[in-house]
Amino acid sequence: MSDVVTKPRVKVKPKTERPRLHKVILVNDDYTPREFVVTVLKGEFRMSEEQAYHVMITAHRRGVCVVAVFTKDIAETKATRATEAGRAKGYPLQFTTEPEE
Ligand code: TYC
Repeated sequence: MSDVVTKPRVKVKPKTERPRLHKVILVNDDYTPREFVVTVLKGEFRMSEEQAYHVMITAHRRGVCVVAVFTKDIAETKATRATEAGRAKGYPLQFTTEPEE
């Protein structure tokens, strides 16, 4: 008889998208001392002296430099903390965030 079991033809496609990452961007200004920028990058973003210097000097020359990418919450927290470290010393140092394409 018709005991044949046919498999459903519909394939369930798991659709788990990775969360979009957000860039933390260092913005140049004319007042914050270079060495202070390096210190903040090392402290907040766990960079070596060499990495931090390279990011600082890139922002200094070009206006901005991407520091790192994180999930939205972490990017925003780190940008706020790093900006706050400058503000605490009276510097206009700015870190911003934006979503990666
Ligand atoms: N332009 C600053 C100076 O000449 C140094 C600096 C670099 C400041 C990068 C901010 O994001 C910055 N003292």
